[in-house]
Amino acid sequence: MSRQTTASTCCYCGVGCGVLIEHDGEQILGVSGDPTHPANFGKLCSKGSTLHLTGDLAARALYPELRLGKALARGRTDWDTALEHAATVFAATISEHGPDSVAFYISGQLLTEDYYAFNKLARALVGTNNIDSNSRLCMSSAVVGYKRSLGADAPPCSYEDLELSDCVMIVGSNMAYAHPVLFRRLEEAKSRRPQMKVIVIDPRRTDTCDLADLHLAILPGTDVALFHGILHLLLWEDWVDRAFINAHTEGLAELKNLVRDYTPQMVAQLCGISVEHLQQCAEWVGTSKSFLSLWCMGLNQSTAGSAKNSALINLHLVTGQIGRPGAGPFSLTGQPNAMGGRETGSLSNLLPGHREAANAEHRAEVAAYWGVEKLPDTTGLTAIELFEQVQSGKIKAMWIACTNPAQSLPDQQTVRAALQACPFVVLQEAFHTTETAPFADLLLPAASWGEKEGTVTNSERRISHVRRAITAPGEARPDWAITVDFAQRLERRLRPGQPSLFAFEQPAQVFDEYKQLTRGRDLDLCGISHALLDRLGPQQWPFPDGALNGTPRLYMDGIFPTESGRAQFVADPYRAAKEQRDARFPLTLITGRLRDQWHGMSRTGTAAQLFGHVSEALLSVHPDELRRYRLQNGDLVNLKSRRGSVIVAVGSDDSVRPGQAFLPMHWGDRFLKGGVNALTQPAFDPLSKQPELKHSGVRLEPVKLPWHLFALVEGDVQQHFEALRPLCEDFSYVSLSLTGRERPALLIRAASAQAPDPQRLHDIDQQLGLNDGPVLAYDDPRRAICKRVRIDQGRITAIRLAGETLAQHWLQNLWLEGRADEQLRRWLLAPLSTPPGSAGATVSPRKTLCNCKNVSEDAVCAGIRNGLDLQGLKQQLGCGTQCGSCVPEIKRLLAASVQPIAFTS
Ligand SMILES: Nc1nc2c(c(=O)[nH]1)N[C@H]1C(S)=C(S)[C@@H](COP(=O)(O)OP(=O)(O)OC[C@H]3O[C@@H](n4cnc5c(=O)[nH]c(N)nc54)[C@H](O)[C@@H]3O)O[C@H]1N2
Ligand SMILES: Nc1nc2c(c(=O)[nH]1)N[C@H]1C(S)=C(S)[C@@H](COP(=O)(O)OP(=O)(O)OC[C@H]3O[C@@H](n4cnc5c(=O)[nH]c(N)nc54)[C@H](O)[C@@H]3O)O[C@H]1N2
Ligand code: SF4
Ligand SMILES: [Mo]
Repeated sequence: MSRQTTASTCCYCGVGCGVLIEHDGEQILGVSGDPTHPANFGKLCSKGSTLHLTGDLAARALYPELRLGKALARGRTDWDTALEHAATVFAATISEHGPDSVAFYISGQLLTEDYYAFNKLARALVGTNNIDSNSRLCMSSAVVGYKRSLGADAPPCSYEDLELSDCVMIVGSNMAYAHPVLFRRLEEAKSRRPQMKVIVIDPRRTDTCDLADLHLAILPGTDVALFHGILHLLLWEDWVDRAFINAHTEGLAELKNLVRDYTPQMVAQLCGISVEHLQQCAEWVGTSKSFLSLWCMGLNQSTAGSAKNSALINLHLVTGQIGRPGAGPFSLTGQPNAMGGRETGSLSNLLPGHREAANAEHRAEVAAYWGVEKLPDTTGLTAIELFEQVQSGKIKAMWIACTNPAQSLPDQQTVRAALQACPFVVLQEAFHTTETAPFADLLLPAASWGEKEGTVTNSERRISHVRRAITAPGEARPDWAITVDFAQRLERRLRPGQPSLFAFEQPAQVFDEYKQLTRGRDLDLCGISHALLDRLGPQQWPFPDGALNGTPRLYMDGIFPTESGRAQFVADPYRAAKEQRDARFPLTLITGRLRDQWHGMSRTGTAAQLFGHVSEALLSVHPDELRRYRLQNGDLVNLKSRRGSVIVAVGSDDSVRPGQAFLPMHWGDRFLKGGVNALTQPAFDPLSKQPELKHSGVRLEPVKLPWHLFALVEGDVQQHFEALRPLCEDFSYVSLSLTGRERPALLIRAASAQAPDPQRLHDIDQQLGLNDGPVLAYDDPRRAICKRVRIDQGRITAIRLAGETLAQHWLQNLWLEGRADEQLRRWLLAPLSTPPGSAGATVSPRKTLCNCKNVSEDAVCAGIRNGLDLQGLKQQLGCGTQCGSCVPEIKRLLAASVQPIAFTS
């Protein structure tokens, strides 16, 4: 087929950018931003613009696989056998143990049609509310916040409010990494109107702070105290909108009583900031013509997540900064269709159309529409509770779709024990490589980005038509189709002879059935259809029947969807995070995102280019902490929490305050033995049940692991990964990553207390191609020097050092430069472990700042030393001229070259 273009959306974050997929009907060949899509107007970030480079077929799940006993291996099967088996097991489990003995755990990355099918399956057919999604780890505090304060789960703003605002508060969000295209928009707005104030509230000095007029590096978990402290000052200075308060709100009196105690001194001390900065912040919030707040996981992932959300919304209500251009509390959604999940009722406590599972009237409405007698009135389990119940044996069959719980849930020991114990685990996945895959008794291959059709809703309530470009590989099928096929087989067993609840043949039919459940509700989107979206482009709800266009802004009339029609002030006191620093666990572990990786890395982790910015797992700690522990950059430590431990390398990083440590959330057990969530805690917010993933007490313990391994190998990196990762299982420290660009390679660093069995090293070498062929080797096991390099046609293609690995970075750079010169040969055949000359062990691998133009940090620094400014760097090196994701970091390097960076707190 000839080259063609299909307009679709990016499958990563909640910005929901439009992409143009270039393809030939079978393969995706390229991707560019859709200039007509109102979320991005043609822009893409470093992740979106590399979508076509990800998703290596070798990593994809291509065929159904079934295991017929826990001790047995999974074998390939066909769809019919797979789904008949699943339907038989589910039907038997339901009839023997009741509908609440099965559960569904789904994802904010599903399309709305997928979601709807799952919901109907769980609630109408099975009769259980045990259907929850990974949005429980992500958005559920925002859901509660909006509902408690404003009456409905609806972000009231639009992206254009970022351009129109006079004061933007970014709190608990690293937009520069996590919502980059929106951040670009804010950067441009601020450069056009420099008087616009930007406040960033984050314990770390992130790249987002690059845009900040004020950065409050508050102590983790103290946001509620900060917001109450700001409110205290707003009231004191009379920076409030009395008319709005009187006409449109209730509950201020109680809140006033509460915040009276949150004096500037007390709050500044509690939050670890200065009184002056607190006052400055309150002044800008209180006196700016328009005030917009943007927030994300720094607020939601907390045992006080609901309180944090409402305390922030209080600031908008007291100043009347809502329902106007450039104003409002704007929650940034994480996943591309977290919103669609909330709309279709895909949390255990919800029902489609922003309804409540606990509300009898709502249940009756939905049951009547679905034509079933009733919906279950039992309380459904939320993610953390769900896995606890799986472990205790109450849940006997579990269906997981489009999420990787063995990587992303906290307290991994419990999660893995649960998956192990569960009699029947179905996993509907696009990639067979995930941490959860080994636990699946039935693996169902799902179509993924570019291969499926449906709709998604982005952060600004805008619904886009996601279009299919190519056919899915192997036997993979779209999620809605898998769910519907299974449901039809299950209903034949549970409701024989009755008309099907799942007579869907196209996703558009699923959408049309679903949308009727929004009729007359706050999100009414009955006017939207797949066809309308094709005609008019993406639209913002509410969009009722007959509407001509969507709704950019909510609550412009000051009427809120609460019982009284008034917005509610919420008076929750500040409560400290669960695990406070103490003598045993003196550090607070913060987890969060990197610029170029997505979650558990099943997709981004297949593209070597995306490791250019951050190449491997590293625990960031302040230089003072390193000194305190007498550690050097790159040293291994045993990072321990109350639940588990992980051995990881440390890096000095003054963007993290002393007393804290930061570990990216991406490194699961595949890439870093143990994985980040071995450490995190299951404690959750009492209302939203969202776990405190950003705040765990940890300590650093020194480790003695004198035996080291370093390996690098080119070729089929996925195949090498799958073969080599299990061979490393016995080592205490294991870190895998990809490197390179044109010639991708797998990189392994490992360490152990003693050398492994020689056979193990032999097996590793075998996979690396180092046991025969053009291999240079030097072995002196007595002195722990054991080095091997393969040189094919004058190029290094594989390296393995064991025992001592002092030359690893030097070798890695030689490989990168394609050098296999005389110096290397001499070094290789000499009884030396350290690399020759001054290029010693301290040489570190190259960091790529600009992914699009492949510009390294070294090149940027050299340019800065030669006097180039941002414009000059862009012109001479090309960096930052394409997606712009690296610009904040370049600016930071520029700023650091003129003044030392210090905390602004
Ligand atoms: N590159 C990339 N982008 C993504 C994703 C990805 O995996 N990779 N995932 C998407 C998803 S699903 C989500 S949910 C979003 C997440 O987007 P963000 O929430 O912006 O990202 P995080 O890095 O998880 O956390 C944001 C910040 O919260 C700060 N923080 C920690 N504790 C506190 C606290 O107590 N108070 C405050 N005020 N801040 C705190 C952290 O230091 C961190 O910088 O990103 C989306 N976009
Ligand atoms: N420590 C720590 N942990 C965290 C967080 C944190 O900040 N810190 N953040 C939390 C948050 S906000 C989130 S959202 C979660 C995310 O956690 P997960 O949901 O586990 O993240 P993903 O790796 O995106 O998982 C999605 C899975 O779906 C698969 N997939 C991709 N496309 C398709 C498809 O079309 N169909 C199907 N069926 N499968 C597909 C992917 O291969 C991938 O394995 O992580 C949470 N965990
Ligand atoms: S900002 Fe980047 S990751 Fe998010 S939707 Fe747009 S291109 Fe995709
Ligand atoms: Mo998320």
